[in-house]
Amino acid sequence: MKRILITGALGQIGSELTDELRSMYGNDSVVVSDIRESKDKAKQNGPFEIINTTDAKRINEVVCKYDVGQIYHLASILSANAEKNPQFAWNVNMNSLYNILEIAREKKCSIFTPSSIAAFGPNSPSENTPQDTIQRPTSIYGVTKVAGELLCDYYFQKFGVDVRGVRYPGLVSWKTLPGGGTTDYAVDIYYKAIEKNKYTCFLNEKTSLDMMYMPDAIKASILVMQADPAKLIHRNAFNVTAMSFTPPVLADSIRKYIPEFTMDYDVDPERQGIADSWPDSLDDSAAREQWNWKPDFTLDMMTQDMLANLKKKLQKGE
Ligand code: NAD
Ligand code: AKB
Repeated sequence: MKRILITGALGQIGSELTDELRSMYGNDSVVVSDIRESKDKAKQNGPFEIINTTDAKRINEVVCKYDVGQIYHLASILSANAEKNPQFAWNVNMNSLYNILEIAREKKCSIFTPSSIAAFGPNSPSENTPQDTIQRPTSIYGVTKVAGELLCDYYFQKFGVDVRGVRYPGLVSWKTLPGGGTTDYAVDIYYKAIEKNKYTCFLNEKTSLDMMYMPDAIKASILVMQADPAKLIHRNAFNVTAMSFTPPVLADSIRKYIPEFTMDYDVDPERQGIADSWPDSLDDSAAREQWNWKPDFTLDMMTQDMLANLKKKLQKGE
C-alpha cells in the first residue's frame, strides 16, 4: 500500500489525525512531517520527517522516499497569526499549497486540504451560509483560503488531481493547543475553567460562530477522502459544522459541570473584527447529501468530554 503523508502534523488537527490514521492503516503507513521537531514520543512510533512545505524539493524527496500516494496537507498560518504578518502568511499558505498540488499532479497523489469558515466575508449571508455563495473575505487568512479553494478546483478540472477538502469551523480539542486562530477562545475557556473557575473572553458576548469537536473534524477529514467520487458534485471546501454558539452559551454549558465558573470580557479589536466578518452558522447540507456527513457531538457532549480529558491531562502536568 502507498503511504500517507501529513504536513503540519504536529498542529491541533494533525496530532489527532496522525493517531487516527495510524490506528487505521498502521504506524509505518503514515509519514508525519512538520517544519519543527516533535517532542511527542507517540510520533516516534512511525516515520517522522522535517518538511518546510514552501520547499518543493524537500516535499518531493519525502514523497519519493516513502512512495506516498495520499497527502493530508495541514501546514498553514491561522487567522490571528496571519494578520500579524500577511506577507509571510500568503507565502506559507499559497506557495505550500501550490507545491503540494504540483507534486500531486506529477506523482498522482490524492490530496486533502482544508479551507475554513474564514473563506466567507462580511457580505456572505451570515445565517445558514450556503455552500455556494458570495465569498469576499477581509482577512489575509480568508483570502488565502478562497484562493486555495479555487486553485484546488482548477487542479481537479485541468489536471484531474483528486483533491478534496472541507471548510472546518472553529475546532475544539484537548490534546494539542490551537495554533493562533480567532476561535481559540473556545479551547482556552476550558483550560481556565478548570484552572481558575474564571475566563476573560477576547470576543464579545454577541459573537456567534460555527464550532466542532475534534473527533468530528477527524471523522469529516477521513470520510470526505473515502467518498465515492461519482457522488461528489462539489469536490473541495464542503461546508461542515456541528454547532454554533456565542461565548455566553458556551459558558452556560461549562456551568452545568462547574457551577462556580464565571466569565468577563476584554475584547481584542483585531480578532473581534475577524470574527464579525465570519458566518454565524453554516449550511452543511451538501456534505450531508454527497458523502453522508453527520457530526456526533453536541455542545454539552463536547463540554463533558473536554472537561473530563483536560482534568486528567492537567493533573498529569502535561
Ligand atoms: P496549527 O497551527 O495547529 O498547525 C499547523 C502546523 O503547521 C504547525 O504544527 C506548524 O508547525 C506547521 N507549519 C507552519 N508552517 C509550516 C511550513 N512552512 N511547513 C511545514 N509545516 C508548517 O493548525 P491546525 O489547526 O492544525 O490547522 C490545520 C489546517 O486546518 C490549516 O489549513 C487550517 O487553516 C485549517 N483549519 C483549522 C481550523 C481550526 O480551528 N484548527 C479551522 C479551520 C481550518
Ligand atoms: C481560526 O480561527 O483561524 C481557525 C479557523 C476557523 O479557520 N480556527
